[in-house]
Amino acid sequence: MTYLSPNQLKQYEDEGFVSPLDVFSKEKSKEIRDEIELIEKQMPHELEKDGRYNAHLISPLLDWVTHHPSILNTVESLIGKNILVCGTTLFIKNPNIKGFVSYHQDAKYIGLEPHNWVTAWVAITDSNENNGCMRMWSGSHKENLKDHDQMFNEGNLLTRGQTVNDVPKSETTPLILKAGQMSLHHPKVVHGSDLNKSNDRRIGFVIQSYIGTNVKQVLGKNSVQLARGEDKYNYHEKIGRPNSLMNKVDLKLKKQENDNLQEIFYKGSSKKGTY
Ligand SMILES: O=C(O)CCC(=O)C(=O)O
Repeated sequence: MTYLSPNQLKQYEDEGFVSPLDVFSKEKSKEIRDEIELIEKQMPHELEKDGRYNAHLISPLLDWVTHHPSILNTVESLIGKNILVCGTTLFIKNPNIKGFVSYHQDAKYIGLEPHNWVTAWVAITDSNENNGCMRMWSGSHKENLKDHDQMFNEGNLLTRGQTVNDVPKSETTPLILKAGQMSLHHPKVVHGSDLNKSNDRRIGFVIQSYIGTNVKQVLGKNSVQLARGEDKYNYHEKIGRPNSLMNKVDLKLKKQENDNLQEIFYKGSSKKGTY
């Protein structure tokens, strides 16, 4: 994929997201799914709960996605040519298990300022209304950060169950993606997703987020990878890319990064979520 077209840039500006964008083939998405499922099989708890973050540090295929030139071209169109990867999340919804994402704004608790950053949601399986695709409240990114209730509710895949309450759900836009496609969304667009009602898993690999080198982490410490360009600001510690699948040194780094991330996500909260 090339850079975003004027129409795609306009969609992002007006609506707070752009979708769908082609990245890789269905065959490649199957290979990636197989690698995720191999990790789950060999290390049963590695990708669960706070382990679902930063799997690109232990999986060469997720690292390949994270640094994919097609994704970076589209990201460059939005945040400029100096790009850092500040983290990734696996959003997996298994069938027959309560799993949803309450409507929220990413910028609320993530501590990345200014908002020169964007999130890429990459479909490893198809993602549609039946299996709980993301839904966007179009145009909501133009408003300020909203109040979020902290629900800590069962089945909510967000750390605090953070929820914006006044969302006109019937007017939200479903982001329907085929495996190998992605969407990009703005830090302030309100979005969420419903239950998976299908009989297969829904797997989203989310680069959360690509940040410009001018973006600081104001709530704690997290390391980054340089994805493109140069970093004249040097606000963050740099980390490397995986040595091999489930490499011991990389597993340790992932754990360390995720411990730091928990500090950021729960800053000021007296309670922790179960997910
Ligand atoms: O995967 C989902 O359903 C929600 C993901 C999400 O909230 C995000 O990528 O910011």
